[in-house]
Amino acid sequence: MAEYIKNQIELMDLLLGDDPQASLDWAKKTLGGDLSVTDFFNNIFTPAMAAVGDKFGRLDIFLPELMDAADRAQAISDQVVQPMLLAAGSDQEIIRGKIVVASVKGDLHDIGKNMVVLMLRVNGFDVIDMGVNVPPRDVLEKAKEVDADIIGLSSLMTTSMPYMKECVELRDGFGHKDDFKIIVGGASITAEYTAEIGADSFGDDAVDAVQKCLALLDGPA
Ligand code: B1M
Repeated sequence: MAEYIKNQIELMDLLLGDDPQASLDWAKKTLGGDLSVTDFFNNIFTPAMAAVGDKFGRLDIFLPELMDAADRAQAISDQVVQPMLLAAGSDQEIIRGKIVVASVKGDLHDIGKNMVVLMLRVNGFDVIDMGVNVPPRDVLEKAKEVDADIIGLSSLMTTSMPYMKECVELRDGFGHKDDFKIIVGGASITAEYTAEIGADSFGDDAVDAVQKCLALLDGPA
């Protein structure tokens, strides 16, 4: 635990430091050891990003620094984490289920959503990634068009969370409650909120999202 905290602080400092390359080099070096890539992502990378967000929320840093940190984080995700996950992923060719994934309307955050998409893919899901800022109606239309099993929604902001509720309401209102299960996730989402809006499942992180999607395919226990 102490080692995680030390690494989180080191990474946060590098994401906000003067050298734009240093965080990427550090991530490569840190992942070269015994640490698994999911361990790194869940216990170092994501908390370091949350700490950057907290600094932004406290006005210790401002938007340009947040954007720089996001670019550096994206580089770590694209150039280090994702290739390692792909290399470690299973080669199975069985498609376990079809899932439409989007960051909801108003929300441009996609680093975590992209990680969820990748983890679902390496675990045998056919994923249709609709990107960011996707209105509820478009999500529903896509789910109908591709005959999805599951809809996955990501939101990181209190202002975009209500569009998850709207998506559930649209699904139910148009009589598709039994056709598409809805899983929600993102830094602002909780299991309580999931129940409150009538979504079917909540994914705490990308690994958990895969487990929850498998459970949704299996139906109620
Ligand atoms: Co923004 N931002 N941001 N931001 N940003 C947050 C979310 C914020 C909490 C920071 C803060 O103030 N403390 C805050 C929201 C406050 C709130 O609503 N409560 C905030 C704000 C305010 C904003 C802007 C409004 C800032 C401004 O312009 N003034 C603006 C909004 C833009 C918009 O969306 N319309 C903005 C912009 C940006 C950047 C563009 C600079 C950048 C995003 C770049 C990008 O994504 N391409 C950015 C970033 C990087 C952050 C923080 C610092 C980090 C997000 C991140 O990438 N985390 C964030 C602080 C925080 O998260 N606490 C913050 C790492 C990532 C791996 O974790 O996304 O949580 P996460 O994903 C995890 C899990 O949540 C889960 O699995 C993932 C992998 O383990 N998960 C799912 C996610 N989706 C899932 C879906 C599932 C299941 C699990 O099922 C389908």
